[in-house]
Amino acid sequence: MRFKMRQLAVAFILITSICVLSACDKSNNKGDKKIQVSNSKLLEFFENEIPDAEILLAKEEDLNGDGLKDIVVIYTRYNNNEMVVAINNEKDEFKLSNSHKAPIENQSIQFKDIDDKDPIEFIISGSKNGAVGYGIYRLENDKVIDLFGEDMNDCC
Ligand SMILES: [Ca+2]
Ligand SMILES: [Ca+2]
Repeated sequence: MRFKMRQLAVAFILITSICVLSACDKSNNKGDKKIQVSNSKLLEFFENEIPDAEILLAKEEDLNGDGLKDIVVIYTRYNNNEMVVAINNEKDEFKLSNSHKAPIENQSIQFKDIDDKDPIEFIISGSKNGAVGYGIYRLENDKVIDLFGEDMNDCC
């Protein structure tokens, strides 16, 4: 009886740790996923507007403060990397912003309200041949405004 209990306890610990490990794996995969978007219609709109684009990274956030998630997309097309915002309007209309150059490797998109004022800003960073650069942008009147950047020319 005692022996059985111990076996059960061991089995329980094993199962629990396997569950914890696999949950860990899942969250890691999610973090690495290149398309982190819930509005698939808006993403489809982007794909229809720029059909030759291969998406490198896409992340969503409300970038113009209307409560609807917009999508920052970094993509490659004709050997150039570019970044654009797919905008979801109040009337559920979709629109693309102007595009900017984007880093060649190790792209990342972060959202941060840098001036404590709506809307939230976003930071694009990445590298080319080990040269790292980043830029801070804000969406204003459906346009992506370049607020600040460092060494973006080295990494784009
Ligand atoms: Ca929005
Ligand atoms: Ca802001």
